[in-house]
Amino acid sequence: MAEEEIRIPRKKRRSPEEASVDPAAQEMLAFADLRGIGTAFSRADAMAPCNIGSAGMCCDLCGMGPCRLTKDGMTGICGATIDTIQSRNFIRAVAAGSAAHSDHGRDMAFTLKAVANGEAEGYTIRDIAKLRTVAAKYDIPIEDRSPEDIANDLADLYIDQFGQQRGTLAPVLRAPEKRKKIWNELGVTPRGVDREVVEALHRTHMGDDQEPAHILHHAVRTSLADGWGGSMIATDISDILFGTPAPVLGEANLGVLKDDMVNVVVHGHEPTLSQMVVAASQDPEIIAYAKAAGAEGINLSGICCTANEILMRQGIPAAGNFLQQELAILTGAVEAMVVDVQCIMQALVTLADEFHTKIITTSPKVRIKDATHIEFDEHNALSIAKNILKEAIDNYENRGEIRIPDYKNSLIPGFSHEYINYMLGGSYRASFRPLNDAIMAGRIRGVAAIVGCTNPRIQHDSHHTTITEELLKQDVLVVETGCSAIASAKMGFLLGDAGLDRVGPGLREVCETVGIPPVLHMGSCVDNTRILTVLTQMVEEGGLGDDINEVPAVGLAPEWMSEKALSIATYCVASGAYVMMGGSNPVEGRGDKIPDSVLVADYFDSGWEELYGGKLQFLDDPEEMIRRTLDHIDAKREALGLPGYDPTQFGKSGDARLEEIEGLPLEERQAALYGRVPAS
Ligand code: MSK
Repeated sequence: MAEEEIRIPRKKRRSPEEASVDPAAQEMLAFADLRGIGTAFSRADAMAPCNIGSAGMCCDLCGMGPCRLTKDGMTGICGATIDTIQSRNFIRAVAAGSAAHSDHGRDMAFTLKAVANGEAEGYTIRDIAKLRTVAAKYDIPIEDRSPEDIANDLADLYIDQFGQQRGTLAPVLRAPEKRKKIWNELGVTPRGVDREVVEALHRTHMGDDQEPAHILHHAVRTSLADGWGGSMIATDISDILFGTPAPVLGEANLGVLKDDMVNVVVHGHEPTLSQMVVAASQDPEIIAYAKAAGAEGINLSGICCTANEILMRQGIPAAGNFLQQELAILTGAVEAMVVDVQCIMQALVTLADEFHTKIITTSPKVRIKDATHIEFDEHNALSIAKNILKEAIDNYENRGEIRIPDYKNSLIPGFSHEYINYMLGGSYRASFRPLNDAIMAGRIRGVAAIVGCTNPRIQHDSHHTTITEELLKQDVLVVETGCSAIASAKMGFLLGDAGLDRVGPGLREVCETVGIPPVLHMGSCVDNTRILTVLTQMVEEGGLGDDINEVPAVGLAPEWMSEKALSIATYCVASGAYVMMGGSNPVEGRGDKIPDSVLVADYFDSGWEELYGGKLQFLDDPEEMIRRTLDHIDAKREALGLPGYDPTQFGKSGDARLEEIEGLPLEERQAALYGRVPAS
């Protein structure tokens, strides 16, 4: 290929306003520009993505290549076609994503085992009810047994899921009956987490599986081992050990950092360390140590999904989402950024060099050159957490000039599926019936799960917030996780009544009646399994079909960037969902002149829809994602025989009705409310 054909185009440098819609981020980016400091945003501007690799047209699986398939009909040196190459690249990404989530789940299972045996300093079983509920699903005896004994059996069962060689992963039994039948008939029911990931890597070694549909068939199985395996295990155990989330007041954005306190930011994914850092930060000895250093105390906050884990359980504020990890350091106010696994940029260490921030790695699996490493071990967790905080406090005296953007918003996170069940039906008849009824009546048009990352190739937070804002106007109930939830929190959509003036009339009535925000924060990225559980419970409640693919619902990851996102997307599609991903399209390159070739993008769409009732599309334009979301929801409503969406029917009850009659004399008001004047 001629040199000019592969030249990587350079993009122009974006202004802070073009790079992010978040004013706090804009302020920090302007400061970075002024000081000439690089961030992921400026690096993305300076280096356009490789247009061959990003479209899935490059194979680097062996030493004969990398092979770049840039013209119709080209193959790799071994003869691999573009659809084979794209399928292999895709399944490898799914395997990595599934491995990341599931290894997190495995570590949680080992922690549960240690807690059950009294070997984990500082941890207890916080949610015994959830422990009993989960154990009972697997026929683990629960009557007349101590929580520790039940936890020990559950930990053993969960640990076994990773190395299991045959049979079916235990959590799969929680899927709708019809769905399990589809998976069994198609042969994609996951057997063991490690087995599916290893097989994905084996199949993609040079000279193995070369039929695209066959490769993608195993991508589905590998992803299901994540969604209905490793991730579900992680969520269950986090709830058992740290408490099932329930609504709590929190705050989000860089304005949560404090100028007179030692700021410690926890970043990554696993709640085992962050929960212990929360406990240690409240220890009188540590508070006294901070005061002796001249600070008012310790101010803990989070970035990415570690933020979500401690936000939805303890109300610890979120300093921001993925693209704000560097921006937090730019404030000059962070004494320590404590990281564990996933979504941690190597650039943090170089950036921290310009300020006084200490980057502290803690996972035995993750080290970054020149970072401070204090290894975490759940057996001595509290002592280690205290040592980490002391490192941060000792660093307070090195703080220089600070600039904390004065932007933050309040939010109410913590909508686990258990809490949604409870809030809709109360303690005595917890139920999804009111939600199903509201959808069936058209008061709620449908449900959208907006999840996933932020990506510096897209204006930060813009797709998340544009789509959320418009779907709410269209009476679509939105549930969110991960960095998307933090984006909406910063916009004020996660705060009780605060966002209701921007919500359609039917959805507003439901939010006012139940007392919920229009966007429900359901947790971190492993907690996308909570969304699977909600969809399953909606199906089991009745009235919205017999399987997840019949529910008027859509999944969106508008600013995706991680391999975990591809695994999540795939298990959601295999579970019956229509999923749209915004931004980069890893199967954009087409081999449409190759005889008998499968077009991978088409296979994700119509091929998977035929098999699973769900489909995957990569789209650039948020307006198009909104249009397709509404079309899909309306089509599913029609297929269920539900009334077409008609917002004019709603909005005249609840608070709107009260406001309308507010100025009327008492008797007229009573007549309007009760249809008569009550006897005095
Ligand atoms: S942290 S995977 S950027 S959601 Fe879960 Fe955010 Fe995506 Fe990481």
